Amino acid sequence: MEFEKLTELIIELEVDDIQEAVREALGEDKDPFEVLNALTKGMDEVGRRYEEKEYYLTELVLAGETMKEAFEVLQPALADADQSQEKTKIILATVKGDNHDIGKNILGSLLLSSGFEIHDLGMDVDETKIVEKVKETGASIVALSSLLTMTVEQIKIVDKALKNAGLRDQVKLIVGGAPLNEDLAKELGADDFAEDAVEGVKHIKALAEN
Ligand code: B12
Repeated sequence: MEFEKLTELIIELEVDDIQEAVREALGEDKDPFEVLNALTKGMDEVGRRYEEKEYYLTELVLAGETMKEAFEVLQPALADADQSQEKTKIILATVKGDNHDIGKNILGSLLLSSGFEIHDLGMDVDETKIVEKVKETGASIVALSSLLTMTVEQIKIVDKALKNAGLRDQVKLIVGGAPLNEDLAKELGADDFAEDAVEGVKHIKALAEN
């Protein structure tokens, strides 16, 4: 299974064939991170086609589904992590009003494979759920995704809710998503921002050490 073929299967929205293809690649001992890379490349091209109006919403939804199918097979291979040490707990969510979860899921998979304990609350998650989960798990990091300009303000709401619950000092808040940048993230009350999932893991490792 060539990497180019995996990229192509995402672009061509081959939701029924993707799992078999990922399985085949892993069976050939391909590095799961390279497989992820090939799939992400496909998503980038889907995004480009959407922006060029070659693809419409239907194709976008299908591309998301195809990526999810691929992840089901890929995740265990990525999650081959060191079980021996105490794991840093991370709460992961896409903010309220936002139904984009592909980037968040990629970050989650990479974090899992780096040995973190992930509590993924899904998408369209409000501040109450996040506060409750911090209380329940004692997590030390909250990682939020916002892909919509309209929903970045939710970060501020989560920051405030954590403060009101007296939990803000015990957690680091890191955010990501295309409409954000370092300055805006800080303005909204976050401690950190990362451009992509790979950078995100590096930043989160650093946050976990402090
Ligand atoms: C796929 C997609 C969808 C799918 C989502 C499927 C899913 N399950 O996620 C569907 C079809 C549902 C969708 C819907 C909509 N979408 Co849309 N969508 C996209 C698209 C094409 C790709 C997003 C994606 O998955 N990229 C691939 C992933 C891997 O990249 P990523 O999400 O950016 O994540 C990376 C980084 O940002 C970072 N990251 C992300 N989160 C986090 C979190 C942390 C903590 C860290 C450290 C890093 C990090 O790491 C990730 C990996 O490297 C983008 C365009 C684009 N090219 O980005 C538009 C886009 C995001 N959508 C857009 C819009 C407008 C919408 C709709 C409002 C459309 C509509 N009219 O209905 C709805 C909104 C629905 C809702 N309430 O959320 C706009 C947003 C504009 C804006 N700035 O507000 C975009 C930019 C398209 C455009 N150019 O107009 N969409």
